[in-house]
Formats: sequence, C-alpha cells, structure tokens
Amino acid sequence: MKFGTKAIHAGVEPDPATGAIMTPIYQSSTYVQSAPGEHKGYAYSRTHNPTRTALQNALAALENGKHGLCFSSGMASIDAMIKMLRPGDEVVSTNDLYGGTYRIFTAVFAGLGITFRFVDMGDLKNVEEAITPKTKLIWAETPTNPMLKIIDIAALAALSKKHKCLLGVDNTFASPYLQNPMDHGADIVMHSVTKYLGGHSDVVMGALIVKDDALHERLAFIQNSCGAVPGPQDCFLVLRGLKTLHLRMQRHSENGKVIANWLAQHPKVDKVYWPGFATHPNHAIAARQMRDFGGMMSFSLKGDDMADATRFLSSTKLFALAESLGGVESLLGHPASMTHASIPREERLKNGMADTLIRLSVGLEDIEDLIADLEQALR
Ligand code: P1T
Repeated sequence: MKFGTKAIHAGVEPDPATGAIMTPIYQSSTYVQSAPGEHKGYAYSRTHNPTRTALQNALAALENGKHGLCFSSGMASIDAMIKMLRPGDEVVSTNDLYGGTYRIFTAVFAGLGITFRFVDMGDLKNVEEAITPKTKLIWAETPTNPMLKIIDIAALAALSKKHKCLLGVDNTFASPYLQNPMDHGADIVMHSVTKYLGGHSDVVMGALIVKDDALHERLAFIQNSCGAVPGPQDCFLVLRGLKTLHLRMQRHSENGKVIANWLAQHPKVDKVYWPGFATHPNHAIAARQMRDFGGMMSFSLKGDDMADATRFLSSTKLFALAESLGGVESLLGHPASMTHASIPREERLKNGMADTLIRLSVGLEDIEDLIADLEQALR
C-alpha cells in the first residue's frame, strides 16, 4: 500500500459495535469484566484504550514498523526509551538536538548514572570513537533541530549492529512521509507527535515505533508502569491529522523550497540552513534517505546583530513567534532563547548555533502571502 492510502486507512477500521467509519473517542478509564481477568482485551485505559490502539497501529504502519506506543508528549516517549537503560550504561547522541532532549539527558538521566556523549555525527569517526563496551544506544535526530544537519542513518545502523547497541532516531522534523528510519536500519523511531503528525498545533503527544517484539514488550511495560499516556480525545485528533499527512507534507516541502531559495538570494540574509540545497554539506545523504526536504529551515541575517534579529522576529504578521513546529500555520522562533535555551551557550556556539539564528516552520498558507510577510519584516 502506498503512503497516502496508508495515511488514510492504516490502523483504523469501522467501529465493530456501530459501523462508525471514524474511530470513536473511547472516553472510558475502565472496562467491564465478565469474570476476574475476562475481558475483551481492554481492562484499564492506562494499559490499553481502543482509540490509542488505532493510533499506535497507524503510526507503526506509517513508519514501516510493527508496534507503536503513544505517550503524553515527545519528552515522555524519550523518557520511556531511556528508562530501558541502567546506571553505568552509555548513550552516544547527536550534538545538535532539541533543547528539551539535551535537558532530560543531562539534567535528569545523567544524575541517575547514565553517561551521554554528544558528538558531531557528520563525521562517523566521532561516533565510533565515542562508543565504548557500555554504549547501549546511539541517538540521532535527522534533520537536526535547529541546524538542519543530516545524519546518515544507514551508516549509523551499521555502527550500531557492529557494536551491538540500539539505534534510535528522532524523526520529528522529517515525519514518516519524508523519511522512514527503519528502512535504513533504525531500531526505534521516535516522534514528537505534537508536530507534523498532529499537524494542527492542538495536541501535545509523543510516540515510539519499533519492530522487535521483545523491545516492544519492554517499552509497553514501561508505558504502563510509568503511565505517561495520552488521552483518547488527543489520539482522535492525531488520527484525524494523519489522514492529510501526505498532502500537508507535500505542501510544506513545496513552500519550504520556495522560501529557502528566496531567503538565500535576499541581500539582508546571510546563511540559510535547509537540506534541499545542493550546496548543503549533507545534501547527498538527504537526497538518499529522504523523499523531499520539508518546510523546516534556519537562517541568519547579515551583520549577525541581535537587535536586527529581534526586530525581525517581532515584525512578521503571518509567521507567529512561538515554540513548536509542523502545524498548518507558519511559525518562527529564536532557538537561543526559546527551544534551545537549556543548552549552555558555549555548547550551542560550538555546534554552530549562533545567538542570532532564526528558525522557520513554513506552513501551508499561500506562498505569495508568506513571502510578502518575510519581505516586509526584513525591510
Ligand atoms: O514537545 P514534545 O512533544 O514533548 O516533543 C519534544 C521534542 C522532541 N524532539 C524534537 C526534535 C522536538 O523538536 C521536540 C519539541 N520541539 C519543540 C517544541 C520545538 O519548537 O523545537
């Protein structure tokens, strides 16, 4: 089945009780048992809920995985994944990554005895050098947030197999429409469902997708034991969002391409970071492992002046200054003070993230209006 058909049909079937074509919102915490332990597969909604089951199955299908698990946020899904590890275990992670992921690694799990090494995965030698016999997980975001670096998933998968550790990929920026990390050998795919999967900026949710049954069993145990699950109403909203994922991603990519090229030729713009440029240092890898290049990009203004960046960030009218990304509406952000403020400044600068960097999440509006908005704000 091709992607658009899967986005509409995978995981869902008419409600067995009524024939309702849309999966109902099973707003119930518990389920009747005919005798102790005898039920229809549902005993308590922390463990299983039919609306969540439909969404989990849909996400597993879209990522070419076998099992999906949904959590109350993207961070809760990362939390569950790291809880598979033990004190003394080590993780090798990308150095350019969402600030909240850096924060949970360094300010929560490092204190529980897990070691995180952050490396520039643009050079695989750095990854190999950071791996030790204690490494249990390689963690990559690609494209990275916010520098839009591209990491070679297949090459990381080869390293993870060689060193007998898991490879987890945060696929939030790409969405399963643009990239399926499991096809390149990833063991765990993670999403901030809040972003493109939900697609309408009305839900906070996370997901993990795996193929391996034992890995699924362990993660489902953690999901149920720790309990950071989404409610059925939110699962319904994401099921609804998924039905247009392919169409939205096509338009995000179309609009993204026009804006990236327009910014690149603008006299007030210095660098534009977008993997679709043939001049992007990892463009060849992006072209190999992604189907298109999406609507996320970052850029800096000529002169690299904070006052200019601040004026620009406060001057757009359609692009809203806000955290998050991947919704139908265009957003812009200032990573240094917003999404990546919890990464120490020296670390940010070392990874190429200037204080003045501006990030765009290009939405689905008419391109002429988006360009006009950026033009007036740059002026
Ligand atoms: O916000 P939450 O659903 O908990 O997801 C966290 C997360 C994980 N991974 C990536 C790549 C992310 O971008 C995020 C959340 N990011 C933002 C809120 C942001 O504006 O970048």
